[in-house]
Amino acid sequence: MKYEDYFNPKYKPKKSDIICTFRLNPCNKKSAGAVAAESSTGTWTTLTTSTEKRMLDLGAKVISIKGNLIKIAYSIELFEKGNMPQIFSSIAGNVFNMKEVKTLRLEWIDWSDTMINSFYGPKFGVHGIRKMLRVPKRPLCGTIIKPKLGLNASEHAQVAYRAWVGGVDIVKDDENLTHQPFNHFDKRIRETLKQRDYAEKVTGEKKIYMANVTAEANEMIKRAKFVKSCGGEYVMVDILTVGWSGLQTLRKANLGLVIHAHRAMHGALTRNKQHGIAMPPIADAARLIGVDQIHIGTAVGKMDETPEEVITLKNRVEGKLGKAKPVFAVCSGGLHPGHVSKLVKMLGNDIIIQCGGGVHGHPRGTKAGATALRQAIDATMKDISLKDYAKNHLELKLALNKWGTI
Ligand code: CAP
Ligand code: MG
Repeated sequence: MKYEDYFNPKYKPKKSDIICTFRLNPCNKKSAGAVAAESSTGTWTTLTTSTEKRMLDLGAKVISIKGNLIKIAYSIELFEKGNMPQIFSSIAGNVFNMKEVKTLRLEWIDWSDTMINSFYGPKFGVHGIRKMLRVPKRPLCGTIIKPKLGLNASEHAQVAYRAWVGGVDIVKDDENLTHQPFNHFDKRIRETLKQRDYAEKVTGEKKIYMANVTAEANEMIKRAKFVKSCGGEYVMVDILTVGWSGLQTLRKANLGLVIHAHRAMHGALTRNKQHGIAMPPIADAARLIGVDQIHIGTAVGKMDETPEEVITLKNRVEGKLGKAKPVFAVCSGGLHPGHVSKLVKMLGNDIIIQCGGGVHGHPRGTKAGATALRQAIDATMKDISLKDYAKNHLELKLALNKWGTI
């Protein structure tokens, strides 16, 4: 049998099939067949252990080659339902390293309802989060405690308090803050949630603390349970460094906590537009497993992505995906209050705008930075330009003086 035998444009995919779109170079029947074979039933040589017919019947089928994009249909029998690690070991495993393939990028996955329904999906999603925070319409806003590492638990909690009373809805740990000698997890959680309670009393608003539980899976569950026992409603997790298995373990624990998906390390997979895995398949996997909000980029901040990529991702995470609830898109990375109007114009109100340096770097400090961010959102919701609104809102004025607006 040859790789080309997996090329089968006449195959009519079954409703339960999963269809993957890959960018492939070189792109021909042989290289496409190699991807289909290696990601399903085949290997580099003929075998004595199975008939070719049996391998091809179950094997993946290359159903189209257009330019350097191919579509491969995978029968659902090739996968274990509800097992995201196994799915990615097939469609995003050995195929990236085959000599037959110079570059390969998994661009998109069309999931079947049969597969979608084998996962928990988000527990809260956009609507559940808006209900919890009692913020029906405007974008949510948050900050990340900065410096990302170095503050002790009490300093961390104090900075969080200042951000909450300044006006942000959400305060999160940074992606690499977990349980370090200078900032123990349990002390940070207890002290920061205490400050959250004070901030709620002072402001009369619901305030959220997203504690980073990223760790070995059993430890992650233990930490999430601790957050819950201290009255927390959210956890954040670095979905790629904990892996699909860790994320599924956290979701399966079904602790009633909102799950915030940080995507640290995604750039190793997504940045090269010719080779790796694009963000939509990663976001799909996280959504099917059951995260409630996920970072999608900003296009205007410090990270390398285009407006088209961010808009596509936004539409994907909140768009129809079987029964999976829409997931809240999080914009973060080099943002400051001067970006707010442009972001909302590009992405709409259903976004969470997170500014780390763009709050704590405010000339008057964290509280003023948080106020400036909230003022920028208020201005945008009133359809007033930031510049005009800044004329009688000092905190915003000082933020625009330092960072400008777009
Ligand atoms: C932002 C951030 C976020 C990145 C993640 C950071 O801080 O906390 O982790 O935005 O990137 O550590 O850089 P700043 P993405 O607001 O100070 O930039 O959202 O693209 O995954
Ligand atoms: Mg960060």
